[in-house]
Amino acid sequence: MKLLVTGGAGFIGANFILYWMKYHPEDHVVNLDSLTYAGNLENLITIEKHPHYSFIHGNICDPVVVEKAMQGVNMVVHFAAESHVDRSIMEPAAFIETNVTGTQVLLDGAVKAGIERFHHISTDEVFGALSLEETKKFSETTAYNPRSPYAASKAGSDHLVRAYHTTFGLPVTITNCSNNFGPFQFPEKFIPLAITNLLEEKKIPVYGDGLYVRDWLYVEDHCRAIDVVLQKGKIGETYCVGGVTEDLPAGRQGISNIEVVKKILRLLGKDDAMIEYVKDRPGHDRRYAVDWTKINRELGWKPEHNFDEWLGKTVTWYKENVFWWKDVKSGAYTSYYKKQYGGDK
Ligand code: NAD
Ligand code: TDX
Repeated sequence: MKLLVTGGAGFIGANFILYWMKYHPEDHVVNLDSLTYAGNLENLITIEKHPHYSFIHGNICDPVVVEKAMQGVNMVVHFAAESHVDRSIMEPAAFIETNVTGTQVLLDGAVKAGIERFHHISTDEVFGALSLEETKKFSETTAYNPRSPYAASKAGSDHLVRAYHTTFGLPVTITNCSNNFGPFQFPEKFIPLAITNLLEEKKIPVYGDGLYVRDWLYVEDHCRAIDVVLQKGKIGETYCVGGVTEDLPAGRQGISNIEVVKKILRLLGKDDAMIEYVKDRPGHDRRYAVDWTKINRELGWKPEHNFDEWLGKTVTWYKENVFWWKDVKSGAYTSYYKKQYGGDK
């Protein structure tokens, strides 16, 4: 079996390649990545010389590159995207280019190449926002209601994937997953930003009142969900993948950002003085929660990594891999940080 993974040098893509090569050593993996600011081949250093792994430095928006990359490929697992909501508010154009046009170019390539399975990685953000008062969760039947340029571009890509299934008979599956955390996550995202800021004795910027809720999932659980969908998922189907919120006591609507921050502060022996409330994100979605009953019932998947324990292990990973994030946080990151948070924090 030969897999084409797009965006394999990013956070989830790299974790997925490492996972796949560990659990499916007989398969061949081709990684197509244009190495944007978020792509980092350091993430794959342990397998870069593996005879079953190869890397193509190229853009998914380029049909020539895509046609070449698909040669001899059985399955495509499509992660490549612009993925950060705040950047999509600053500069939306790249999100439409990669997430919408890039996906369409890949779909065309997949139809031409007769790909046996096109698996599209999407997000719970396409469903919009839940309130803190309601107990509702997102599921496969929730209507789309994207509220940021990022979410809208991902919604567009999901629609294209389904349209190519209906119109051209492309064998597709989709997963809509909640917020991931774990090793190799770019420190623009909330958890690695909080951890690495504290390790640099900098404050954690918390948007608005800090009472926003996310449904956190350890990245390896996401990789395993994709694995079960590739093995047993039904063609044309969508599966929602979510995390630990089902462990919460009755009446609790999830773990708020401020609670996440307090856990990280405790893990690193810091106090609340390291919290800094900053200007809120425009259009900030109040709460996400994912109902993963379908993938559990039909394919037997459930999250296996408890939030507190694996948040602790994630903190340890960032403590032990300072070279990785110091490198990442230099250069262009500094100007992004200034633009997003102001000053020279
Ligand atoms: P990331 O930003 O860490 O990595 C994205 C990767 O895609 C990078 O390696 C980048 O170089 C590559 N890329 C970007 N544009 C490209 C292009 N035009 N051509 C080729 N490669 C390109 O993202 P991530 O957090 O790993 O997310 C991966 C996927 O999972 C995305 O599709 C995202 O929407 C989805 N997702 C992410 C989360 C999350 O919590 N991070 C949750 C649900 C879904
Ligand atoms: O500095 C910050 N302060 C803060 O309070 C940052 C960067 C974030 N936040 C808040 C905003 C969110 O409520 O933390 C929460 C998580 O923020 P992000 O890490 O930016 O994630 P989110 O916006 O929820 O989107 C993520 O989950 C779904 C990923 O970035 C997406 O790629 C994925 O699809």
